[in-house]
Amino acid sequence: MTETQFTPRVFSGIQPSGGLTLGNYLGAMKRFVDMQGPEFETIYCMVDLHAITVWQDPAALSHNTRELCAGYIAAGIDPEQSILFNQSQVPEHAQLAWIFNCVARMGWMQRMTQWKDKAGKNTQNASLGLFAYPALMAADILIYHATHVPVGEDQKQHLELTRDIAIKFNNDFGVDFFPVTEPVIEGAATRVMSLRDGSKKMSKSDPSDMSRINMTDDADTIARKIRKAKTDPDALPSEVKGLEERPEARNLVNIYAALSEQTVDQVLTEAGGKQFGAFKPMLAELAVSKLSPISSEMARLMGEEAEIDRILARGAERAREIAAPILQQTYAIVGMVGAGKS
Ligand code: AQP
Repeated sequence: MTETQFTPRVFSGIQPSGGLTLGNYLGAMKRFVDMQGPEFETIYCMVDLHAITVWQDPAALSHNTRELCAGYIAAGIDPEQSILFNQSQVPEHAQLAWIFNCVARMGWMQRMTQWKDKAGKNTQNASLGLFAYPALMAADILIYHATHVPVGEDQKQHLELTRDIAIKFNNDFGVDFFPVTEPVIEGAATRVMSLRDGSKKMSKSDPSDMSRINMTDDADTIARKIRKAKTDPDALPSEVKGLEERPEARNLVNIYAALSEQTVDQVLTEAGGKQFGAFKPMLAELAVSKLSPISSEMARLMGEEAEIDRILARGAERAREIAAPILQQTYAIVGMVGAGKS
């Protein structure tokens, strides 16, 4: 464990690998907004270098990066208060990732479930970048000496690896330089599931559009997707225990709880005993009322591309002010001649 006192600093990112989903919003973005405030410095990123670990059409990548920036702002991230930028424009991320590629072990990477899921059976054909993804993620976090990282449940293993990399670097070089970061995985919606299959995560790259709610979906589409969401024939229980073994029911209740900022218990007190025929319209109405203002603001901001690019450029400048000295200190610790002068 580290003895050094680090500035309380939050870092997190989202890949511009498709449109934003309700999973990204509830599991990540909404919580990024909640962490903005006097307690922390907040740094939020569009991780475009991560996105290209699987093929991205160049025009779509640019569009998705700007749309994600619009999403952050529409959801409530203030680009003056928080630092908002795209990863490729702060080269220190990739530079520190190289050092971490030399600290992390092959065996650590091979154990990552995301690697196994995304590479599938054909690992020989997966990109080297996909294999090294967690080392870049560790660099994203540690290049700012971030102390807190809000993420969804699926990123827990990568955050444990970030801690392992920080500890190994500190031990290898006999320093107390990188913080051992705290994952922040809290709330009812840290794992929003597919609307078609309660055992699968809601994901922007799922081939079925009906499996997810996109942040750009209009009110009718949101209502239709919720109406068609897979459920079971039973009424909702009055207690959380009654959701065990009912993944689809649990998912819809979790979504309702996160959107309405209630606990699951509170939702079941109100909705226990209702059939899905009655609960789904309640959920649809709530989802539309919370998401529509965000999607219209995103659409408005997407009409101001130059302003988005200005915000991203300014964010990258501010991010580099923190990242550049940390990279130089890292190089100096490692023994690179010329380091430590920036
Ligand atoms: N379904 C989800 N429930 C809760 N949190 C989620 N997150 C993603 N999906 C869910 C959280 O969103 C943040 C950014 O994720 P990402 O876009 O960088 O990567 P991902 O986790 O791989 O998301 P996707 O949608 O599944 O993307 P693709 O399909 O491109 O792989 C993270 O904090 C994540 O936990």
